[in-house]
Amino acid sequence: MLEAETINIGTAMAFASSRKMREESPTMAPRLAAPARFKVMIADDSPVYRKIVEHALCAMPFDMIVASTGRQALQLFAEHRPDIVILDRIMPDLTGPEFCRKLRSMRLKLMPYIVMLTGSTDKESVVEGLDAGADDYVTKPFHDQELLARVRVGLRTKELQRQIEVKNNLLEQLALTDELTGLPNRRAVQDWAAREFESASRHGFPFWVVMADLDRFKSVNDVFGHAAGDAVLSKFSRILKNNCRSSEICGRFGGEEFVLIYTHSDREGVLTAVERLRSQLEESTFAFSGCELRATASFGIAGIEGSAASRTLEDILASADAALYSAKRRGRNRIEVAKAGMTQRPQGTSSVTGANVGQH
Ligand code: GH3
Ligand code: MG
Ligand code: MG
Repeated sequence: MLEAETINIGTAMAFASSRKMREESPTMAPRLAAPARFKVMIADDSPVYRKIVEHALCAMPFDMIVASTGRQALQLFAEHRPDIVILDRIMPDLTGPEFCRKLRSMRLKLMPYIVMLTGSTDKESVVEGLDAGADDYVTKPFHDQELLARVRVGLRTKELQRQIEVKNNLLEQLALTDELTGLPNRRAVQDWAAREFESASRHGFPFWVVMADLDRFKSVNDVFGHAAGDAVLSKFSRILKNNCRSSEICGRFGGEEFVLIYTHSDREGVLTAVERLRSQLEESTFAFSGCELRATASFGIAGIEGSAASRTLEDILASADAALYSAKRRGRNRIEVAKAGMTQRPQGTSSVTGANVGQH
């Protein structure tokens, strides 16, 4: 254990995260909470059958939506997104199978469970309805209990779909989120950066990449242990999150490296923002084993303002990386902006270690 009370540790990597990601991912909460009640839509041009179906289902705790034409059913569907649709096969303006085909063409993430009501038992109309997208059919006149039983089958199917979707959303979030810090991970930042870069190139707005790397971070682990290192990573991540606006993203690229993407900011604006990050980390103190620990990070910035005709995203990332390593070579705990054509790390910088312990 070192006796010094304050140790300046080396580099932190800083990648940036957007407010969007902050809002969506920190707690990893599934986005889709199960709704309290299922919604059922009845679409039938016959007032008598609408009443019969409503009556059959009235004992169930559904939110009921009633349409008297196929077109109205489409409109109400778009408005309310019912889980189950009980659909008459023959309606004057839009038949049941046509309604199903229109829903299918919308390429919905989640289709409703559709029970088609048919007056005819002939095989062809049943086949047409099922092929068009209905999940089940009931022949008129029907018994209340039979309709209810088929609706319950639909509810079980919808419930399973819903659970799968919740799990899928959770998996998607996990796949894009860094576990330790809750920040977007490398993949998430790269996806975001690619989209923003394309848009910036097309519309001519500024686009900046900031790469950050904690200084002498290995020595934090070596001296205070891995848990202390993790605490420093988490603190730096919080600094990044707290300073990240909705038009920006910050993420963890891996290890003690982070990346921030700024759009719609000029060079001075980015420099000011990054200086805020640098100084907030520098001013933070950590207490471990009775010692006070301080950490710093180095930053490399590269970007485009205006036309980006000759630059690629890879090119800008490489420039930011080269600027970061220039910052390391020039003493760490500093910000470097890439010079034109700077896309290679300066020679002999990757193996520099230890020189900055105890120094800012
Ligand atoms: P430099 O100033 O040149 O960047 O020096 P450095 O010590 O920060 O860089 P180096 O690449 O030598 O060491 C990075 C260290 O980061 C080594 C690794 O153990 C540590 N590290 C990477 N990921 C984690 C993590 O999730 N938790 C902890 N505690 N340490 C990590
Ligand atoms: Mg480092
Ligand atoms: Mg590193």
